[in-house]
Amino acid sequence: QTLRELVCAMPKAELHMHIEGSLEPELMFEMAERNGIRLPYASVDELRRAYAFTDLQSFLDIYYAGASVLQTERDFYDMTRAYLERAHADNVRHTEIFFDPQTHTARGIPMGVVIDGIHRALQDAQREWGMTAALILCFLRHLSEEEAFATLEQALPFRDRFIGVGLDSSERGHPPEKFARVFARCRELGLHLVAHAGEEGPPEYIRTALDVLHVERIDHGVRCLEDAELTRRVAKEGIALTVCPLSNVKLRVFDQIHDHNMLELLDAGLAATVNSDDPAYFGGYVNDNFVALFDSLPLTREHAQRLARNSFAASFLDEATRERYL
Ligand code: ES4
Ligand code: ZN
Repeated sequence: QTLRELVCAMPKAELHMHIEGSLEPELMFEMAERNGIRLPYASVDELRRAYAFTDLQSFLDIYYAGASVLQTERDFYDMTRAYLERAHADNVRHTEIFFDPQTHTARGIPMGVVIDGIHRALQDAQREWGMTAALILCFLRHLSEEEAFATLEQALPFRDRFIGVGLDSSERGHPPEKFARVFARCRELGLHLVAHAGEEGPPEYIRTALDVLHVERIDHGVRCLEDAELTRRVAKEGIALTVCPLSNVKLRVFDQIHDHNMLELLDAGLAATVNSDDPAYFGGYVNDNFVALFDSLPLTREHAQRLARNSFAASFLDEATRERYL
């Protein structure tokens, strides 16, 4: 068995993917057609050619525009079903999925339509394949704290359908502290807490996500290594980093996959994991991310096993189930 075969075949958990970022151009055009929405691109090919990003914001502009085709419960179901089929084929046994309700409620789509459509697909995957899946509601950090509170209120009738909250969208200029009070409220509600930090933003945002928001994992976190003291602390506390290698290259966090710091993260004792982020936009699903890394960096079988183990250890599965995967 080659190393490539091993990383593809090993059971894994995915902990960092945005469901809206799994919408492939073909399905996007199909939904645009059936919902009578005009996309500002003439064809699937033209849309794919627009996926030449220079930074996080240049991606987000296209990602939010693409999400406009999502209108009905069926649309959210079909998008989620397509992702789960890809994840199942990649031997993902458990996935924790981000969704961005504000992208939809701002367009007049009811919260219940979004959550019910996604949730029904998760139930089907559990029933058909025994795959487990959970939802994490993300607040858009470029919007206000007040809007985050309003979103939380709208989601509370569906409290049993999501396990936690996260923080995503434009990082620079929107530090974690901006959402201190809304995360404090979510903590009181018993929700799990995560946040994107240290992707484009400075290591300081990782520190404040931990100290002010009290998050349990850091999404991305690759800039952690710029601060030696922070690196020692994150390693010592066993805080996982949900790293997304192809995303990092597409958004120019690293120039090429050969420059990715995954080996350094692991060698520093950090609980890094491999994830796809926005697979329809960044060139692949979780196994594509593993293959790109293992083809480009001097990573070993031991690293592969550690990455798979980290993915389950850092998951929000109940303790008994988690232990069975370790
Ligand atoms: C995202 Cl890569 C990334 N970073 C921040 N927010 C996001 N939303 C979707 N993908
Ligand atoms: Zn992300």
